[in-house]
Amino acid sequence: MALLPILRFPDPRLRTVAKPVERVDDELRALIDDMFETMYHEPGIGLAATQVDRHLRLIVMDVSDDKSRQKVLINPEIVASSGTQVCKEGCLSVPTVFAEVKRAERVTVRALDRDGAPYEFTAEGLEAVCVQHEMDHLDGKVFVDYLTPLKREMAMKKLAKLAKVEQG
Ligand code: GNR
Ligand code: NI
Repeated sequence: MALLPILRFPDPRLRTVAKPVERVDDELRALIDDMFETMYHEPGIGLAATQVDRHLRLIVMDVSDDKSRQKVLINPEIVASSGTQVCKEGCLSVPTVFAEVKRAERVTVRALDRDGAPYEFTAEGLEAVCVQHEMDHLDGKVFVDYLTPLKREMAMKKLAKLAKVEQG
């Protein structure tokens, strides 16, 4: 197990469109375990492979407080969606920035699990937000893309300042 470094916006590698997973094997499961460890360590409720510079269609998620809702999504597809909700979002690749984003209230997702078996589930509320946020990462999108130019500019400045402070 290992903690993986997370790419920071505006790193151009976050714009990579991830490729479908072709084989669900032990090597992929090792990456999945490292992604869960990294996600819980941060802590976060979801992590897309894109964020750890692995450009595969792979997501780990857990919106619970007690590790009880772990989900592995390999080659996920949204097969149905309904309603709308607005949620204040954050992102491990965009630390300290939080902003409201409008998304579907409910999504039905088809994916493969960590054994490569297909399954389907319907998520709503925060879990639905998380699925949509993570699937955006796989397509090279980041939640700040939905902000107005002024708000995005403010986010960029905040991140530049943070990077400077971290550098010392
Ligand atoms: O940990 C996270 N919290 C969160 C809160 C509201 C909406 C979306 C998220 S996802 C984020 C982790 C992350 O960056 N995943 O890509
Ligand atoms: Ni994110």
